[in-house]
Amino acid sequence: MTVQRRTFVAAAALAMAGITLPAFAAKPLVIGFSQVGAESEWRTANTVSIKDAAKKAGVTLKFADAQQRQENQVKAIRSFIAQKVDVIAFSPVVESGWDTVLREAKAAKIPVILTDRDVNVADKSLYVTLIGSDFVEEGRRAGRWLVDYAKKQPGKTLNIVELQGTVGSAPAIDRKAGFEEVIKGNPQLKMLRTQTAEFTRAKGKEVMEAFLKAHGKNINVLYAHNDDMAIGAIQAIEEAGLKPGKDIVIVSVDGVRGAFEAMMQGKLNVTVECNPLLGPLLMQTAKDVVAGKPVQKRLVVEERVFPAEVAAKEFPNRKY
Ligand code: GZL
Repeated sequence: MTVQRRTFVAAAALAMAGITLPAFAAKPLVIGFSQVGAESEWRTANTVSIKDAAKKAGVTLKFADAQQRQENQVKAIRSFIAQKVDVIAFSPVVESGWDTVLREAKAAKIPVILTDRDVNVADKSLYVTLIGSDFVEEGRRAGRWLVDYAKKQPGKTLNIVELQGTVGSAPAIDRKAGFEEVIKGNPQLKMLRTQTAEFTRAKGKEVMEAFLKAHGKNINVLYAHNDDMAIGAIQAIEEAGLKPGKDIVIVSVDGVRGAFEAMMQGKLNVTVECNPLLGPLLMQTAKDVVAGKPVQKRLVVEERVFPAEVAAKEFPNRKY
């Protein structure tokens, strides 16, 4: 008699005696997750949120760090397909180049959930939903803060330098677009230089050093697509003998701990929140997908803007 048969017979006997076994625990959900990398405080907080949420949800998480390389994400997704995971989730490092591997996931009947960043695919059925922020709105919010700031110095031209995120990534493309949409045509705001610094502190410092060498005191504003690049740039500004947050006003995105610390030191003027705590929503959405429940194509998380004036009061409430 097989083990299953023996177990069933035993359970039946116990049930007839009025003793019931606990319901057989359903097999835990298995999610394969491909993460962009560990390039910023935001990314670290995002990874912690996903791992913690998997543990709390009883989900078996297969986690792969792509070190910001798309080929590593494609490899990881193929490995998850081979392992026949229940759900594949990933934060795409760039928007393009996913059609083939997502078609392979579809052929293997494994649902795909996007977190954080979007993909640019012709066939939108290749993924179930995107859970994350509206990056265009984040760029608009950064632009609106700067427009209001400029209004307080009527007639003054403000020369802007921009540190873009990873080339081809949804946050870099959209934060640039949203910011430009708001400042376009404003006679006070001039974009002097814009260049990628790949969302990292090191590159943020390096590119800002180059901007300062070329334009020095002519720079009035820095718009950084994330706090890590802003924090790197702050070091470069100080090493150039200028005061970050005063000689050069700094507008950034993410709302990580380092940004609040810089604002409390008077070195950063505002950070636009980009919520990395996507873990719980990812786990719930994965369970809904597997249960065949309808899921919206786009799940946007709530976010706020934190100017330096509120940093000290808000800091104790921050969760990342
Ligand atoms: C935004 C996320 C970006 C963060 C950066 O959702 O993709 O990537 O803004 C991170 O800090 O590197």
